[in-house]
Amino acid sequence: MTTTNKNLEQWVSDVARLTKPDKIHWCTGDEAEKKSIIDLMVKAGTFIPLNPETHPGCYLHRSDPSDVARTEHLTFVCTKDQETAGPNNNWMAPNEGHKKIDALFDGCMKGRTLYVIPYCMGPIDSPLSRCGVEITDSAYVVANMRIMTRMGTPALKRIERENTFVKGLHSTGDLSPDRRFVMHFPEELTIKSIGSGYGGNALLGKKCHALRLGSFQARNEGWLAEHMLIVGIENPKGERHYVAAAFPSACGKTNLAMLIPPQAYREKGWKVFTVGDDIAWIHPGKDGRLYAINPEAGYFGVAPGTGANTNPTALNMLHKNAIFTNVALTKDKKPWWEGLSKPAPEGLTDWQGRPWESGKGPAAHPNSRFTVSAQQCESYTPAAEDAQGVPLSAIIFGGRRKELAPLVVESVSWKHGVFLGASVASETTAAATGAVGVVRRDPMAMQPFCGYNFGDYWTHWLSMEKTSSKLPKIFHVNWFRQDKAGNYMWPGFGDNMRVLEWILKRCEGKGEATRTPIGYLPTVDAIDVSGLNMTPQAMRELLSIEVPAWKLELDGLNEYFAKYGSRLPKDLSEEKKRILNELNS
Ligand code: OXD
Ligand code: MN
Repeated sequence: MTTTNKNLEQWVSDVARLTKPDKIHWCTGDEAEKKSIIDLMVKAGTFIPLNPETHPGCYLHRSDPSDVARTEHLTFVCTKDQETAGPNNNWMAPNEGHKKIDALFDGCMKGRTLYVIPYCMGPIDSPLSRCGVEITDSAYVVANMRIMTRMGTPALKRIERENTFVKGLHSTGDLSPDRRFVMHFPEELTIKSIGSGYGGNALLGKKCHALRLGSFQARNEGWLAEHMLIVGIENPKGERHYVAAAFPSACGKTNLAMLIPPQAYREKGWKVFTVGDDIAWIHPGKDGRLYAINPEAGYFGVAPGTGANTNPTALNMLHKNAIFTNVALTKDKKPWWEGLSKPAPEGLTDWQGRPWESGKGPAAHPNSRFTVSAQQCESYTPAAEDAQGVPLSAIIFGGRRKELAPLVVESVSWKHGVFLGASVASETTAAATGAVGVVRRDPMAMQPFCGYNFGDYWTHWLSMEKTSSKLPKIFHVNWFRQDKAGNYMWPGFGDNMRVLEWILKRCEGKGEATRTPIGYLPTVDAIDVSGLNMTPQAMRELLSIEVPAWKLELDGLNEYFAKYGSRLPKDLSEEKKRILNELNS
């Protein structure tokens, strides 16, 4: 017997009967197991060892070219009642979903090993953490889950103590997009995913458990599961504030989480600490504040664009024990991607293993990734292991918008802050299959990840005011404004510290601001731009509101909100009316 938990033992044997693997392996998470999984993958050619001098313990994995991003159109939430899943999700009735996907699981592990991965999302001894078990036939998934979660024997012990866990069944199947589904059964704490080995579809602890099932559980239990980074910022007086920030996929969350302040700030004593780069579980604390944990133990970050100027911290953690997926390879077996160096080195092999030449498209896939333990990040803080989480001073929402949205705006109330989150729109990126660069609504950056009806989700967000008396202030930022010639107007990256400084001042009741219909905007000189090439005119533009364009935005929002019918909280339509009235006067 491999576990004392009858429920788990029964489920594993039921799955084995259905999927018919050759072997079953219960993951312990120990070093010997790590080595044997890596050896197996190297032998099979699915892991290419990188240069042992410059990148010891690093491997390149090339996925099937049709399997390089999340597939939202094949992702379903299967609740008894369609209204529970809401217009924001693809829906299937649970019995139909099980039937459809179980037919694909039938015999799919013949000739393969079935791995049982017990894992814990969050610090292993935190009451805020939750456990799950992923069954998979992919050694690549095992190697990634080992980095991304607290995986193995300690998680199994906790599951045996608590007798509750999320069941996640995964198989790469035949990798055919025609036989690919990612299905969630939140009422059964169950996930079933087949036909993809891509991170967001296959590492079930991440999007499927920590966000889709997590958000559903969080609502029932009075907390929030969010697509947010968590970063600590220490001022020269040694006071630390924690901020959680939600941005759509591939919009710079990892960069903001690891931001290096501009030199002048560093010299004054400003410091940044990374707690998490993608997901936050946020709970009301007894003192009326909100506390956040990062349920993950590693980063599954976007490689392209990660360079010495944009995110040196990330670059520094990628020289050992990292998995690279779909990046390019240099002649001397180093990983390479666009944005790492210019010009591209001679003799590159592209992400599909073909010789690459300039003009042939990107060498690395635009959604190529690195997987690395959070412990390897030099700005990682032990506070990330705090069982109670870190207290939040501010919550930031943001999107990628060429126009309209100002650099930063502060909400006038919690209600307005929830409205700001609900109204996030952003240009699509390569993190999901489909067109890139199209503006779509992405409330709280959760459009692909909220496991239930957005109307109920916003109501839940609004209700936090009843349980917490010292809620964080809510802001909206836009690092991506462009001028008429298509140039970015704000330098971004480390210079975002300048906006964070204003945000923290506002949290302390300081910082100059003007009340406008859309919220508090910094006065033109409230943000420190010394040393930057920013004219007061450019700052004025970044902090201005164009009334006709905002009215159009509210029209669009009206149409979007209407999809939620009676589930749309009254508070949000009232906020919209208030803003329109103020714009009109
Ligand atoms: C991710 C995503 O991988 O949001 O974090 O797609
Ligand atoms: Mn993400």
